[in-house]
Amino acid sequence: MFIVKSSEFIKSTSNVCDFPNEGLKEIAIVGRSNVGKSSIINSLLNRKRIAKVSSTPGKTRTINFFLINNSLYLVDFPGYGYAKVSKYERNSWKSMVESYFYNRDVLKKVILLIDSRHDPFESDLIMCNWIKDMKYNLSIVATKSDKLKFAEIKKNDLKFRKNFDVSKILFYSALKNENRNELLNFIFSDI
Ligand SMILES: Nc1nc2c(ncn2[C@@H]2O[C@H](COP(=O)(O)OP(=O)(O)OP(=O)(O)O)[C@@H](O)[C@H]2O)c(=O)[nH]1
Ligand SMILES: [Mg+2]
Repeated sequence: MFIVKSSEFIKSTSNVCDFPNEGLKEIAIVGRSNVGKSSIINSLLNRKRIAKVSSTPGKTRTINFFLINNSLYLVDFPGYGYAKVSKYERNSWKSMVESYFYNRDVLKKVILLIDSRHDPFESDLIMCNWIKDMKYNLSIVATKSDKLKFAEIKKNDLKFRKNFDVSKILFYSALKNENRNELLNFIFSDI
């Protein structure tokens, strides 16, 4: 079982020259604006506010590196798919994200977060395929599962596995923190 012994915010940057270069393994967390990326990091690390959370989409604007157990980085990304951003901001998001994902040898897994309540967005499917095309290891977590009834979870689980063509989707609520150990294993095993 994976145990989080220590966690530390290291840096926030949008510049490829500033990305950590000590060769430690990385796990990236990506997904639409407001899907709950920063919240799930707080839940995983059992810290209330290590990553900044907001009900306004577009809170995270840079790439944020969190060091876990002094041995690997969790990487929090700004979200995509928020309608109210300018073309300039959209392009700068794209070049920042591409600069990270290009040939990132230390990147061992990408966690794509999707909203457990909604049909997949086109942007989620594009992101999913992009990650697969780059041959990165992909895991999908469906967020905010506290908003769904058990029967709805079962129904969406089937649908999502088909849509994203993956064998497992983990449903999680950062609000409730239940099955956190399962989430930890899902994210940190086999890296
Ligand atoms: N009910 C519920 N709300 C959640 C959960 N996770 C996150 N939220 C809420 O969703 C909103 C967005 O959460 P964030 O963690 O900031 O989302 P994000 O994906 O980091 O957003 P950006 O940084 O803007 O891309 C906040 O109001 C959170 O409180 C959850 O598991 N359940
Ligand atoms: Mg965020």
